[in-house]
Amino acid sequence: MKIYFCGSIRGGREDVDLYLKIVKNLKSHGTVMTEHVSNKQLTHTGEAGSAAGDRLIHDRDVDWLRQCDVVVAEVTQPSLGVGYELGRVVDMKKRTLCLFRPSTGRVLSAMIRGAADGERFVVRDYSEAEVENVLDQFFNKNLKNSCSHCS
Ligand code: 6IA
Repeated sequence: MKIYFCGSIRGGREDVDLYLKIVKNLKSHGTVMTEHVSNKQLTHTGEAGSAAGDRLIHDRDVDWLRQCDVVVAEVTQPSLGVGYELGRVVDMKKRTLCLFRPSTGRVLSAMIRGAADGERFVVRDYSEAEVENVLDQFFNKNLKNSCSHCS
């Protein structure tokens, strides 16, 4: 099972510890293609890069999105890149779980919450304490249906 994890990079790294926790859990369910998103050394300014570098990142990430079996996104910290990735995966009809923490006082974009269909594109409100349970539940329910190699 190839898992694409989305989390904010240039949108701000406030939730990186939580991304680390999520990626650790995801690794028990499959191969995480985007472990760098949870890398604490990676700051929102630390990799400003050139347009050519950005193009490589974009093209490689879109390619990985095409290859993955399932997408998990932490969407509490607003990120243009994560929003873009989610728009692309809706079109690719990938099974997707978006995780949002209402306790932060933020309100999730209507373009994400409004895309939820409860089946292929799921938006789940949660608290940090329940993150492992939420992920285990999602994968135990969806594992067989999502993995192109397991069905
Ligand atoms: O707009 P943002 O930067 O917050 O977008 C974050 C999302 O875009 C993540 O879910 C990533 O999948 C993708 N993304 C953005 N920047 C990068 C990146 N930078 N590498 C890979 N994916 C990225 C370079 C990091 C590398 C030097 C370790």
